[in-house]
Amino acid sequence: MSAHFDCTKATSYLKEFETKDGLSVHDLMNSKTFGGLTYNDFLVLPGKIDFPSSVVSLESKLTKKITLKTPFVSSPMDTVTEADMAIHLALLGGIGIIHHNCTADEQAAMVKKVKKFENGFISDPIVVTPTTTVGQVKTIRENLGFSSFPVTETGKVGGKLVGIITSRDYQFTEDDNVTVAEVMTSDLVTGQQGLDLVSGNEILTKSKKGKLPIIDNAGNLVSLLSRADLQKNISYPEASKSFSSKQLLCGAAIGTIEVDKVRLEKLVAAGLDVVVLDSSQGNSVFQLNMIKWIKETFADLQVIAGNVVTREQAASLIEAGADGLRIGMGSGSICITQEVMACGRPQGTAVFNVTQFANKFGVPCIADGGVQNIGHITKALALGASCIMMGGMLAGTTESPGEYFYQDGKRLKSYRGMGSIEAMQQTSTNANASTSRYFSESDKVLVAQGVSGSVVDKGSVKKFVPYLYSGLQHSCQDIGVKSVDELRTATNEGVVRFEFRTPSAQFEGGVHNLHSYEKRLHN
Ligand code: NAD
Ligand code: CPR
Repeated sequence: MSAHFDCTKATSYLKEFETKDGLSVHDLMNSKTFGGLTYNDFLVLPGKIDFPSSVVSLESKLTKKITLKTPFVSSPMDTVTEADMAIHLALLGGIGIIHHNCTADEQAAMVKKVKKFENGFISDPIVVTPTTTVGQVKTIRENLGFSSFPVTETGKVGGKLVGIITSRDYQFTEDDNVTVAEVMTSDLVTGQQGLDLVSGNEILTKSKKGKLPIIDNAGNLVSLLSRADLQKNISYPEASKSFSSKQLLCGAAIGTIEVDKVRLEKLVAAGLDVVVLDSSQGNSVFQLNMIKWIKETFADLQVIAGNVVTREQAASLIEAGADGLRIGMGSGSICITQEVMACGRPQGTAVFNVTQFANKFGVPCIADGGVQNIGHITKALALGASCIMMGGMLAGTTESPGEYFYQDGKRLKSYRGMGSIEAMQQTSTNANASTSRYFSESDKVLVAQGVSGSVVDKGSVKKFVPYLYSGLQHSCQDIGVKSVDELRTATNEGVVRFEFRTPSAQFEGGVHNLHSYEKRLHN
C-alpha cells in the first residue's frame, strides 16, 4: 500500500503545495482561447459556508451618491417601467427608471406619483358624490370588488369630504334609486394629512372602522387608509428613500436631443433623483454635451450615462461627469442590435472590461440586459457590476404596464424593444414634438434594433423580487461571501474562482433526461 498524507492536515497541505483550484476572474476573462463570454459560458466555484444566507447584505451603489439595499433596477421600457413598477421596486429596495416613450408631462406625472407615494395610503381611491345612487354603488362594487367609498362634493379626490358609504349602509337598501346622501355615514372619523402609517393604524383599531379618510386642513379628501390593506401590508424596511424628504427614489430616462432638456426640467420639478441617458451607443457628442449641460444645470441630479461596452466609451462618459454607467449593447432579450448594427459585445466580457476601468474612478456600473435568472445576476455582480437592470425579467408582472391577454392557453403581457418598429411608431404618432425621442437625424426609414413580443404572467413583483433577493443571498452563501461588495472584491483578488463551461457542461447544468417536468421557481 502506498503511503498517504495525513488527513488531518489536508487544508494546510492544500495551501502549501497545491495551486488554487479553478481560474481567477482575470484568467477567465483574459483567456484568448475563447471569444467574448456571456453569463452562460462560465460558472463560479463554490466556497465555504459558515454563515446563514439571511445575513448576506445586498446593499450596492447605483451611482456615486445613491446606494440601494437591493441592486435591482427596472429598464426604462414602455412595457416595463411606469409609476406602479417604480413604486414597488423602490419599496423593495431597488429603483425603477421610468421610460420616455410618452410626453414629457406624462412622464413627469409618473415621477410625481412615485415621489408622492405613501405606503399604505391609497392616493387614488374610488370616490362617489352624494347624488350617486345606491344602484350605481352596487355596480361599482360588482365591477371592482370594493364595497366602501368616500363621498366628496365633487366625486373626486381633492373634493370636500362629506361622508363615507360602506356595505353596511346599503346592503339592506332594496331601492336602487336611493341616493348616497340618504344612507351614507356623515359622522366621520378622519385622519389629518401628514399622519404616519402607525398613527393611522391606531386610529383605525380604536375606532373599529374599516376605512380612514385622510383630509387636509380645509376638509378635502387627500387619500384613504384601509384596514384590510394594512393587515396585508408588508412593511418595507429596505425601501429606497431619499434621506431628506423620505420619499421613494425615482429614476427616469431621457434622450439626447434638444427638447430633452425641457423634458428633464419637468422631471426634476417632479422630484427626480436620477436620470438615465438612454442610448444604445452612449459615446456620442450628443450625450457628452448633455451630461455637461445637466451637471451645470442640476448639480444635485445623479446622471447615469450609456450604454457602453468598452473602456474607451466609458472613459469619455466618466470624464464628462457621469455618476454611473449602464453596460450592455445587444444582449437584451428583445434585441437584434448585434445582428443589424454589427456592434455590441457579449455581456460577461462587456461587464468585466468596463467595470475594471470604471471602478478605478469610483463610478458604479449597471449590468443591463441579458439577465435570465438569479445565476446571471450573481455573475454580473461578481464581474464588477454594482446593480442589475432588467427588462424581460420584470415584464409580465402585475406592476408592468399593459393588460394581460391569453394566447395558446397562456396568460401573457406584451414586451417590446424600445427601438422596435412598434415602439418607434408610437413615438412618431405623437404629434407633440417634445415627445420625439430619436428622429433628430430626420430618419425617413426606421431601422429596428429590437422586436415586439410577449412574456408569460410572472405575478406580482412583491413576490418575484423577494425571490430574486433570497436567491441572490443563497448564491452568495454558496460562494462563501457575506455581501455583494465582498463578492466583487473577493473576485477581483482571485479568492472567488471560476470555470469555463463547454456546451456539454451547459447541457449537463440544465434539467435533462426527464420525460416531463414543471419548472416552478418559487412559492
Ligand atoms: P439614440 O437616441 O441614442 O439614437 C437614435 C439616433 O438619434 C442615433 O442615430 C443618434 O445618433 C441620433 N441622435 C441622438 N441625439 C442626437 C442629437 N442631439 N442630434 C442629432 N442626432 C442625435 O437611441 P438608440 O440608440 O437608437 O436607442 C433607442 C432605444 O432603444 C433606447 O431606449 C435604447 O436603450 C434601446 N436600445 C438599446 C440597445 C442596447 O443594446 N442596450 C440597443 C438598441 C436600442
Ligand atoms: P432584457 O433584460 O430584456 O434582456 O434587456 C433589457 C435591455 O434591452 C434594456 O434595458 C435596454 O438596454 C435593451 N433594449 C431595449 N430596447 C432595445 C432594443 Cl429595440 N434593441 C436592443 N436592446 C434594447
